[in-house]
Amino acid sequence: MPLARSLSVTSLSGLEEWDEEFDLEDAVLFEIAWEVANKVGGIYTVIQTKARLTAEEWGENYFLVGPYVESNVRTQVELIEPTNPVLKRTIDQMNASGCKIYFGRWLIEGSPYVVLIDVGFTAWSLDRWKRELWEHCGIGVPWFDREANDAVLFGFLTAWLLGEVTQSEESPHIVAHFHEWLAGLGLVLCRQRQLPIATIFTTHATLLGRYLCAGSVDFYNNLAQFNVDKEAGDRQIYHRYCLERAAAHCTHVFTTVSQITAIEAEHLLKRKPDIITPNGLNVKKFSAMHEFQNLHAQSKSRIQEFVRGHFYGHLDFNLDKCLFLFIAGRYEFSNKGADVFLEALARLNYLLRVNHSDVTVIAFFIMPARTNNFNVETLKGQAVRKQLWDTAQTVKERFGKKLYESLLVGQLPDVSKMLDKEDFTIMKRAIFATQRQSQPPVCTHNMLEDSSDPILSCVRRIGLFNSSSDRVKIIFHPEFLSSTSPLLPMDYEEFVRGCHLGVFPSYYEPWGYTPGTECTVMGIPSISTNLSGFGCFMEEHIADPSAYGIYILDRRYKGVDESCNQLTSFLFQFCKQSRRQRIIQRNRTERLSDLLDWRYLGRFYIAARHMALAKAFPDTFIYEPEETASTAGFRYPRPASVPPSPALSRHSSPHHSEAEDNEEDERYDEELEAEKDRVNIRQPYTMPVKNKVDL
Ligand code: G6P
Ligand code: 1S3
Repeated sequence: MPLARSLSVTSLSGLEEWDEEFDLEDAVLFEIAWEVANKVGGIYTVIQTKARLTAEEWGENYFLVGPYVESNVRTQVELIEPTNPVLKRTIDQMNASGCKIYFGRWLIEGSPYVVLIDVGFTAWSLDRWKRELWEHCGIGVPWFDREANDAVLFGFLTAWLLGEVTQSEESPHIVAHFHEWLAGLGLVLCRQRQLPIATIFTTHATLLGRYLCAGSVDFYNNLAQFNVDKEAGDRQIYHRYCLERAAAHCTHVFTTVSQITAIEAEHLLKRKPDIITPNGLNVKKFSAMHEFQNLHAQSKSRIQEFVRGHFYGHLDFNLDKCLFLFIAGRYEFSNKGADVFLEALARLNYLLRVNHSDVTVIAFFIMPARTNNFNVETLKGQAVRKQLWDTAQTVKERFGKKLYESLLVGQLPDVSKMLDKEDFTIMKRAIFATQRQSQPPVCTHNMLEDSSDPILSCVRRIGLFNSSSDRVKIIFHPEFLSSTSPLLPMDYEEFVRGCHLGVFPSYYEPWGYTPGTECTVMGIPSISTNLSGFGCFMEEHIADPSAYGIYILDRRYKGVDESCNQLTSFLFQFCKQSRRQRIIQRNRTERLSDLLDWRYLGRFYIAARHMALAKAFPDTFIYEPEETASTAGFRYPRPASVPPSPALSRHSSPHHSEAEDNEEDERYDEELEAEKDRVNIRQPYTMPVKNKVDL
């Protein structure tokens, strides 16, 4: 294997100095997942964002293995000849034996190498491999489960590939990291064939957990009691469950993304994870501190434009006092907490009305469902807005021309004559076009299952139909956002930046990229729960999360009604903040981004790899278990400018006295000062690996 590469971990800015230097000579890392260069869900984001850091560490010895999907490859991958002689030989041999394996560079940050396997091309081996799986592992996969069939093909092909690599004369120390059950069979086969490979298996959500939570089961209170085989069988996922459980038990090192999923895995997969590997992102740092605030203002004005069109004829609220809330993600109505959010919005609507608040809340639901394109009413809204804009431009031009002519002859214009009859006609016609009989639509698309759709059914029950008297309006956009959309032409990142608050009251959320990570790194406050990996992680690491704009809803020790009340109270308090308070809060939220950066969280993946190497090659590597990597101990203190006692706490009402405003200005300045002295999360940290020989 080529290119020995040594990495000084101290060279990664952002990490506290580690005293050891790891020489990665003769060690090769394969990371295997169905979502390599193939976006299905959250795992894609994990792998895609982590690639830069891992590539920095492993250099030429890092290979991602995923499925070959032509449309993805066309847009994301540059196919090249394998750079590594062993891998080239392996791929050539496999291709000569009836497989189709491609090699390339994934065009993302870090440009990692990818080995892409066309599973369909080897489908002729499916029956044979299924029989082998049954004979050696006792797992039977039914013919009708296409996803599981793909998992079988992918598993046998990856095990074949890794097996060939281990046959090379100077076989390196191989670490193979498998993600989720779809890739897990490769791991099981590597172990069954006793290949000299250090293995890691990461589960991002357990199959059974997701299925059980989506039903009407009291999941967390019964975790220890489930008859797992029966539950999996009842849901017709027994074979998938067996593949997942086999991978979790066969692996040298088992990891998952959060503490809460670790408990779930212990009960449902019957193995306690060895290390928690939380999800991070690549945090973009701006040179000017307020850059992200400016971006918020820019993106917000684009959302405001959309709202102007959507609510044409009913724009009887002050857009400047309008707060944009959103929930986004996989459309799992109760798992992702859309049910609780809607209920809390209904209660918030009542509170804002009885308190005569001048704030209007617009709640966006961005969750993809089956649709038949945008609906006419929604498209018309944007057309009407555009027409009003064009009319204003026409009249402005006519006005400007008259003004110019008047100035040319040295006269000040007679303002009363600046607009003539024709101008008024044009304007009246435009205003007439804004009349509408119906309320602004709740849903932007024609839903295929309109009458049974859970969000729409709930909206009908709680009666939030965007009427003028409602202080809370709802917009359900059942499609992921895209900058090429004719309706709301913004990509997801821009949209998040422009909103005021992300609301994610999930019941089942192993980590939760959208809630936490994505909002936080953009400086947007969010609400998550103590049942989500992200929520628990933040609770553990921040002394006063809500001061930083991280609201954590209690869904663990409270009933649904109580949780709804708590959420309503969070939302109502948020609505009472002044603009200045929101700006300060966003600054604080953004400060937490270091904690969610891969440059900090990547260390857990490093620890997992070291542990696996030590378990697989005990004569060469030592891992000291008592030093297991942990984020325990680190805590962000309360922000300097938060009063120490609630008695001193500032008024949260938007109406401030001059004295209060001055006080607040001083605090704001303090806040900026404190900003200069950002909390240093890079406290001393010792890598829990002692190498007998350099890695
Ligand atoms: C950012 C911008 C300010 C703007 C503010 C609006 O901080 O830099 O210019 O006034 O956002 O904040 P809001 O919470 O009302 O959207
Ligand atoms: C899973 O994706 P999901 O949205 O189905 O994996 C993600 C990445 O680890 C995780 O953030 C999320 O909570 C899980 O649920």
